[in-house]
Amino acid sequence: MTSNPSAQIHGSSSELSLDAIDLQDRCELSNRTGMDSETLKRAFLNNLFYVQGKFPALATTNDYYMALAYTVRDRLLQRWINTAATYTELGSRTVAYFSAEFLMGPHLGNNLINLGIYDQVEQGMAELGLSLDELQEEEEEPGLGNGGLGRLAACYLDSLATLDIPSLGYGIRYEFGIFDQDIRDGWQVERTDKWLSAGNPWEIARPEWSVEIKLGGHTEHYTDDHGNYRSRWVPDQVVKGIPYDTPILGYQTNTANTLRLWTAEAPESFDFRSFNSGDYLGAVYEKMISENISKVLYPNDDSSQGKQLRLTQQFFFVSCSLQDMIRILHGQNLPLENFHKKFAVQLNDTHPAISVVELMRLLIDHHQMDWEQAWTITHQTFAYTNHTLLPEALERWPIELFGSLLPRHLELIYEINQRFLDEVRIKFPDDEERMIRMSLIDESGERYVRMAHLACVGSHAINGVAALHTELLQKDVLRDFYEMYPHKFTNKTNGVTPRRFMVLSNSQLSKLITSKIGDSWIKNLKELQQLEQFVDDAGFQVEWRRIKQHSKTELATYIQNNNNITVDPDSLFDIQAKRFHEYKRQHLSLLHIVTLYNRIKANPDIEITPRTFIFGGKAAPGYFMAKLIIKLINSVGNVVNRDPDVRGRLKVVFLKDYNVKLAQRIYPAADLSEQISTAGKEASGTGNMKFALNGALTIGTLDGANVEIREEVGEENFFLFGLTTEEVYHKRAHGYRSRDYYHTNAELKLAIDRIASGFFSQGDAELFRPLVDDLLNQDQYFLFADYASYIACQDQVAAVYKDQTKWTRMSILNAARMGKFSSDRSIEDYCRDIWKVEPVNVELRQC
Ligand code: NBG
Repeated sequence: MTSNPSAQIHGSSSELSLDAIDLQDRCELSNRTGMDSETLKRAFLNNLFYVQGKFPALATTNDYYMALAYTVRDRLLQRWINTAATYTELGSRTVAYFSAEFLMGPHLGNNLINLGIYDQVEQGMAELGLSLDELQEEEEEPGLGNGGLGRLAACYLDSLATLDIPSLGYGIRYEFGIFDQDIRDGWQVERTDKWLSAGNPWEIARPEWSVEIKLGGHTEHYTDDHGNYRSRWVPDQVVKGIPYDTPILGYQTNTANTLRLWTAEAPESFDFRSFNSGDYLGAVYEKMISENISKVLYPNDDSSQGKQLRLTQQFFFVSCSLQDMIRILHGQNLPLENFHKKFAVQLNDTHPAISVVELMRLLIDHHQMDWEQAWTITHQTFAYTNHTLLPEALERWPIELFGSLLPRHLELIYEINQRFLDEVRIKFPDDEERMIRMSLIDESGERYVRMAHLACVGSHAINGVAALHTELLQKDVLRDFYEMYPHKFTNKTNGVTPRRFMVLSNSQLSKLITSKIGDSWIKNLKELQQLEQFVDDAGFQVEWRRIKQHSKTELATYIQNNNNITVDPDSLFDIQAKRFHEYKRQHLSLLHIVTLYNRIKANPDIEITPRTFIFGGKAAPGYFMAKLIIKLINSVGNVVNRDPDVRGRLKVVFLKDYNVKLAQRIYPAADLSEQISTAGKEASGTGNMKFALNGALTIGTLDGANVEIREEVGEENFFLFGLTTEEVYHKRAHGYRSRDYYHTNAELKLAIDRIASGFFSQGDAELFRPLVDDLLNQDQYFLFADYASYIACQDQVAAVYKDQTKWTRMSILNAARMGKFSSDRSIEDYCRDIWKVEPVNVELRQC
């Protein structure tokens, strides 16, 4: 063991070795590391007294939660330190996952599962008269992400640690994460998320590893001592980045990796000169401006706004992270020339794409490397994951804005572009159009820097997140780059962690599965396949159904308490939970609800499979149409839920403030998972995987990972409807007219007319007009074209649900065949094909 156990993360040098800690001292530590119920209880009380400074009569639930969190954290730290020591000693190749978002969800439950002490702790707390469920409820989840992209990053960190891959997650420690969603009068209202207000026991600040970043100003040119022409960046602002580390423990392993998030601060937080001259506000101005950088997460999903603060955030965390990595490299006495050998950096979408230029700048300007070598290192370091096909989500920055914030980077981009276009010219002579299309600079109107192009040029690997998505990237969005660099492209289908989304959130189902096939499925999800042998076992089916029913009853209670709506756990729970976006088509599901309602109104005695429609999800605060769809769901719910003709056979529920915590309640309780985006729009989806893993059947289009889910579970166990991507392209090219569908489908017409007439809005025919008009005149997401096929498919769903044996069989087969969609499989694919990194075993020393 080396003398400095934590140099991998810390990089400082000290003479004190772990082995030097006196053995007796180490055993004193057992209070901090013991895993039996008695020690855990003792440690918990100890933390209540000596960390929280409370005793039971005065302690709040939060005090208890904190005391337990610190108890768990101690166990993490022991593994974390051993992990860092091992990596440092071996100089292990390390994955750095760069992401503007990490949607981690609550830490407590997950850490208990991964440590393997969930049951002990639950029992220990019960003996002290406390409920572990309640303590978990107390945790404010870090909502440092918008949706799928951020949650994927979190699943990947779990899998990296579980697979013993040395890795660091790098991102931003937003003071305010994704807003909390309230519903008032059916409308979404945003409230500030204050996740840090009660303190965060899972992180450790590391101010000693702060770095400085520059912003703004101009560049100067000079000739260096060796006669080389060089550039120097003279910034007009300097900001400090302070790292906060959170240990990320793998499942049943000693590996605890690091999530390192940066907070921005002014280098000098108080300007005494201004203060002394009487300028009180000026004295704190710089501090305020600097701290703004990490203040708030941009609440947009699948869209880009081109705001200066956003570019500043991106550059901030990327520059901090790269400087940090160079420090680690130096700490391990590795030469800078080995940067790409030590680190594999994954760019989670284009948000961190500026790192391509920042690494070039650090190597060339700070370390005097020549261009060719710097480019080789840079290009071999980075790999880029694309997460979207939507044109509005492809990031580009106006040249003016870019140059005023990052003048040196703009120079470097011009240079990279020139060299790149020379390459294009040689490969495709006399193809001026291609050069214009591929340039890093969009010059068709106002000039922009195209971040996806920069990411493609600066990376050695490019991937999409589902087979169809990668194919469409190659054929369409990134076609020129595919033709230029076919070898760079691969597909890496997304995955989800079964630890959080089964073991933790659906413990009953997990235990049933384990009782049948043992517990190795948790680390090797393909083993779920063994469940197929029980698919016709009546006893197993009964148990499977009982557990689903139990989860539905729990969700029904939650709905009663939160929405004051009574729902029947025997009804079909039909759920769509995800961000609100027109392409995801929550309003297509609404058209189905209104259609069923109309059928009942026309014939109150009609035979109908009782359903509870449950929606959850946030809309970007500036996205009017998405917010109007939320309002419409609540308006339809208000009418349908109360109409005596319905006799409770249909219920519509909007669950507010959808987040990871709520998702964990929802997935286990779903019978039907709605994955109904317009084909060719959803890059992958990951909710689709979590639902199916928990035994929900999917109704879906051939979009994103739905295609692969259907392949795995079998077409007879998947409710397919709708146009294919090709059909959508074809219709669009040949003049799609949604109105034709409206005029020829009586049920569709009635549904639209009812919404338009004000039936669901107390006679107000204006309220939903923007939505109705859009559907009648534009319908760019083809709701009307898919309506008939969707309704027919839903009728089939209703029929199958009546046959509970058949439904249960399909449900079991769905779960049993989800092995491919573990994030462990995704991470293994990345490790093998892109990162070329191997697992490192971490031994735990005594205590
Ligand atoms: C989202 C896609 C999803 C996908 C996740 C994770 C963005 C930009 N993209 O389909 O919309 O599952 O990324 O890959 O948020």
